[in-house]
Amino acid sequence: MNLEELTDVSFETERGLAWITIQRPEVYNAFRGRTVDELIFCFKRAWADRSVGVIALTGSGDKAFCTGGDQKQRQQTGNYGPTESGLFEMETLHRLVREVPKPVIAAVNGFAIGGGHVLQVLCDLTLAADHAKFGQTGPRVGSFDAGFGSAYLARILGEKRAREVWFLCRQYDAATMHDWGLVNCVVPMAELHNEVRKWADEMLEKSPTALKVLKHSFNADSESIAGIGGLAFDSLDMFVRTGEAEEGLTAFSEKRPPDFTKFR
Ligand code: S0N
Repeated sequence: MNLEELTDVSFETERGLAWITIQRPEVYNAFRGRTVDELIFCFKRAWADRSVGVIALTGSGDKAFCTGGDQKQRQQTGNYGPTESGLFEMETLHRLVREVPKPVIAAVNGFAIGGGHVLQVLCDLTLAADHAKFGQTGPRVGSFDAGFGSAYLARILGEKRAREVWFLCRQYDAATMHDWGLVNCVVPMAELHNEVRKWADEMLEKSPTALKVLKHSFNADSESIAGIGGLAFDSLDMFVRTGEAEEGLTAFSEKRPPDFTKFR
């Protein structure tokens, strides 16, 4: 893969800040397998580029940051489509966002839902536009993230709120998530880009080695979740092939509420 081959993601660098942008506005920046491959490529590229000190992850347009797995693709082919390795490398992407030794800012420009919400949870900092919406949908559409997406979320929000987010699948506005400690700063959409630039510039003045070691030190305390995450991805792989998960997916594509009564 090289930069010219990117179709789902764009990569730009400007004065020490790398912008990684999901470019799938027609599906509210949902990811398919190829998107995940390209995100991995871009994060590695930002890691290797010595001119880059801070990375920003965002979605194109003003509707969505990322709405998780592409449910239309999943409905059509039963998976997230072709990838370079043949694997759907979401777990690799999660590891990379944590391991890249540079601060990662989520610039949440709209809906951050499902697997897209998990991505912003994993970023070191989250700056949000004031119209952004946050939430998980897995128990409604037939998926879950029982690794960092739930256990690490609970470290940030506290157990009761994290359970509420996953068990009820509600959407929360940026002001609420700022109050709850998941979002560092909320600004009008028109100011989001400049606000990210400001936060990046402040970090770019600091010692990169100190930031790198601090990031890994912060990570160390929650690193055991990676092992649980591995088990969770294994069980998700089995769960998505069940009739129960199928009901969630079909209900989404038919734009109706799911009926899980027979799976209780
Ligand atoms: C974001 C929502 C709330 C926006 O609602 P709103 O404003 O009413 O707009 P819509 O009309 O619904 O959406 C506009 C158009 O965008 C399409 N769209 C939106 N989200 C997706 C999506 N995720 N996939 C495909 N298309 C999407 C809409 O269909 C619509 O297009 P048209 O007009 O053509 O119909 C609302 O859209 C919403 O709730 N979206 C779905 C969010 C969701 O449930 N995401 C999936 C959550 N699950 C995951 O992310 C699982 C990830 C993953 O699971 C995984 C990870 C590792 C290993 C395996 C898996 C696995 O699943 O197998």
